[in-house]
Amino acid sequence: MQKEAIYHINDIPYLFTIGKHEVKIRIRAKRGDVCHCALLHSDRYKPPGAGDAVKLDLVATTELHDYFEGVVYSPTKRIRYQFLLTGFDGSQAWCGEYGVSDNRQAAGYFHCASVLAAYEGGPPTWVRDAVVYQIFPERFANGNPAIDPAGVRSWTSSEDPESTSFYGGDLQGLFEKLPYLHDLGVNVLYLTPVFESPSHHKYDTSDYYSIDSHFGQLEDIRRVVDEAHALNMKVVLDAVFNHSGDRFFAFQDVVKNGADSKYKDWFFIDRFPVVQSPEPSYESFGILSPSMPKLNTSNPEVVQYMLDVAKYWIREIGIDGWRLDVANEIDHSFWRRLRQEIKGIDRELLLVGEIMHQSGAWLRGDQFDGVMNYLFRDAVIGFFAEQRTTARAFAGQIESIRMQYTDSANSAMFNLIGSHDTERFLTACTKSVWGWHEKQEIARLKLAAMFQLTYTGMPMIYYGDEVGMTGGEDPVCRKPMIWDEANQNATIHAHYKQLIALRKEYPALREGEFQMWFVEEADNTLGFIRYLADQMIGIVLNNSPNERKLRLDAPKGIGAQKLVPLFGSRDWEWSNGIGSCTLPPYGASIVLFSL
Ligand code: ARE
Repeated sequence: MQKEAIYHINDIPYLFTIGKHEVKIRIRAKRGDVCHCALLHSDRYKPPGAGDAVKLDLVATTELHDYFEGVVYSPTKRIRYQFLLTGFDGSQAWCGEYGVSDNRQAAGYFHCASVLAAYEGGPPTWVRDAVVYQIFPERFANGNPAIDPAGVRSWTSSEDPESTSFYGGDLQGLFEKLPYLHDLGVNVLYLTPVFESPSHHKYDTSDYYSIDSHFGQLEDIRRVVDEAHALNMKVVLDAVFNHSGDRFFAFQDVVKNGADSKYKDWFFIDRFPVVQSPEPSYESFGILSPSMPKLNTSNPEVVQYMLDVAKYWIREIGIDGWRLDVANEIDHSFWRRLRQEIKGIDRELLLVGEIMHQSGAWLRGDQFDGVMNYLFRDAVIGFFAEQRTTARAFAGQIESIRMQYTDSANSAMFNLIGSHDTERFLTACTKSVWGWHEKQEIARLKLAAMFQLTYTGMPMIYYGDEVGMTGGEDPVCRKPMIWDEANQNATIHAHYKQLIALRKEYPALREGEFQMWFVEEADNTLGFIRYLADQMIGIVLNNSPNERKLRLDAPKGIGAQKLVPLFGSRDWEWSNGIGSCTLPPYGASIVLFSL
């Protein structure tokens, strides 16, 4: 057994509470090294050696590691514990706070002193049922041409959008399309910013308290939220607290009054007077965005102002949560305050951070419920769209992402395959190692969507992906939504609709545990299961351009006698826990096991 690979700390994500008395404990070992893993635990005031043993299950395998997990019930809410690992080579090792050792005393014990304290941070209960749809309001639907900005382009123009283009999308348009979204089956709408701002994307806020006049007025957003609620849909808005727009009153005051402005400490001004060119004399978002002066979120006045904004829209129109822009460039204390205030209003309000990278530091239950899961997207793009990762590597990436976080955080991720900041999935397919074949790309999008819609967390659909829209990176990924049915891809739409319905019908797909079933490197096929105590669903997929015949054993520990195909390929033979099925190129199948 390779002792160097064994790792555990008494902290997230290796230890976290999942109930008032339950703690989930995780340990990592070298892949394929450990055949049995036991956790010995007791109340930490009992003498060492007393207590119970729990067998930990192998729950995830990454490229290099295996992860074992188990749940400890602690009536006293304080635990002393130690691991005993047995290797396939027959060796044994103890693991505790002094390290990994052949000797039990030398390994020591881990302590978990307070189970309840960490439990307060759970996400809203509704995340497990959520299917999110991202709307970029300027490009979704134009319902009121009277409020269009000057010089809008034709909605159906064949030109690619530029960063200065406008098309006239607005809230009335969105309101009129709510039946379309309801029919598709999505139940959470995430809108990129809607507040007053001069740009098409509105990430440079001029006024945090008003709706952009080209989108509508307070009454329009209220109508959208009310009608969405009537249709059982939640609405999440986008808050930009990292920076304001340069027309924001406080920044304008600094421009006008320089060092005498009472708002000068709301920003990071390098020198006065404030100028934007040749180089801005203040910090701003990114590298070339002088119209986005960075806000000083350590300044108590700024903190109070933005907290008031966040609460205002919840109270005024009843939104269901916030997506928080550039979340990793704002200090943690700001987010902790925000969480306390927002969850103080209602624990069912959702907070999702926009962080494109590892996000564990924000997902400890004290800041965000989840993040926009770009690591998920990276893995999905590499495997399904670009076809440059193998099934084994993909499975490893997906497992590694999940093992970085707690169960709560995993359940509250926006799992996306594209957004307003990335090229669209279908366009990413054109970079595939197989070259360009339109039919294959559509098949790959369908396969990726199937994975996304059967995985843990909240699937998030970027508007238009469901009708086959294409587009390269920002700003081309922001073309106006295709509404002419003749130009929509009906089979993709039907595919999304059917999968969303399936997810709604089978609780195991929404809240079941996830476990890999098999990974066939040579064939580029893989399977996984989603299961609850009384329901188990198997998903098998073929991410290759060739037909594949699979021969399968029932998932580990399951003596499934029968299975019922629910979706995709129905070509199954199954008896006594052994089966076979044929998957067409880029084909898949979802089955229900009778337990
Ligand atoms: C505009 C133009 C772009 C141009 C850019 C150059 O449209 O074509 O490339 O300017 O400065 C908003 C608008 C953008 C606009 C931008 C600046 O939507 O259209 O771009 O403002 O004016 C990082 C951040 C992440 C951020 C992305 C864009 O970490 O938070 O960059 N995402 C949010 C929003 C954006 C929004 C802003 C922030 C600003 O979702 O829509 O942009 O409010 C790697 C890095 C990431 C990096 C990513 C993209 O993955 O690791 O950290 O994300 O690249 O650059």
